[in-house]
Amino acid sequence: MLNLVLFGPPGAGKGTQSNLLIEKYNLVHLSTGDILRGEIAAGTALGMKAKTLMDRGDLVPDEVVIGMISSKLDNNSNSNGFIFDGFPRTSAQAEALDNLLDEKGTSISAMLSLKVEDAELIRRLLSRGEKSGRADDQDESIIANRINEYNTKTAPLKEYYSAQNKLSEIKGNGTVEDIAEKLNNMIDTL
Ligand code: B4P
Repeated sequence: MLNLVLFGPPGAGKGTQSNLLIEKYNLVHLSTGDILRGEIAAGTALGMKAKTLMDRGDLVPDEVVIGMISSKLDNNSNSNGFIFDGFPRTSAQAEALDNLLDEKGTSISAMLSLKVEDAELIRRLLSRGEKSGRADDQDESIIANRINEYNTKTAPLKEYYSAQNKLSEIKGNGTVEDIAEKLNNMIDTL
């Protein structure tokens, strides 16, 4: 199985690149952000609880997202592999993911980490916010909180995967196509 963690700060291009990678490598896309927004749209109790946190740019509790990923893994047991987009975001999530994959006799193949400067992240997210109406993309102080959550709780996971020799860093500036080509080249060496 090919199991990739697509990593980076909010607005780095994780969702954008995931959509290209799932086509090329025939993988299942697991975006915790998309799953949570689906819960909100469906008006579930989980979605309502998550909405308050997401609108502020805070992370949703670990047990909620770990439970969501666990059931998606169970529902897609015959796939070629997975792209984990926006997950894991904390050490507890990374450890839980390793355990869940281990139970299925597989593991993470690589973490592909996209690096983009803060000013560009803010520009991209505000621009998406204008079109999508997403509450967490419309206010610079909420975007700053998301970047801060990333720097304090999520960025340290690079060390976690580096210690397993699985970290590859890619510059996330440039056209979507150029970045996709760099990711493809990296994946083809795995
Ligand atoms: P996510 O949905 O994961 O949101 P994101 O990080 O902002 O999106 P992404 O990084 O995929 O967007 P992309 O760059 O593709 O999370 C939202 C919230 O959900 C979190 O704040 C948190 O509250 C909660 N959550 C999710 N997962 C969680 C977890 N595991 N644990 C706890 N809480 C969790 O796109 C951004 C924009 O850039 C787009 O408009 C795109 O078109 C543009 N873009 C992309 N590539 C570009 C390029 N090369 N050049 C120019 N623009 C580009």
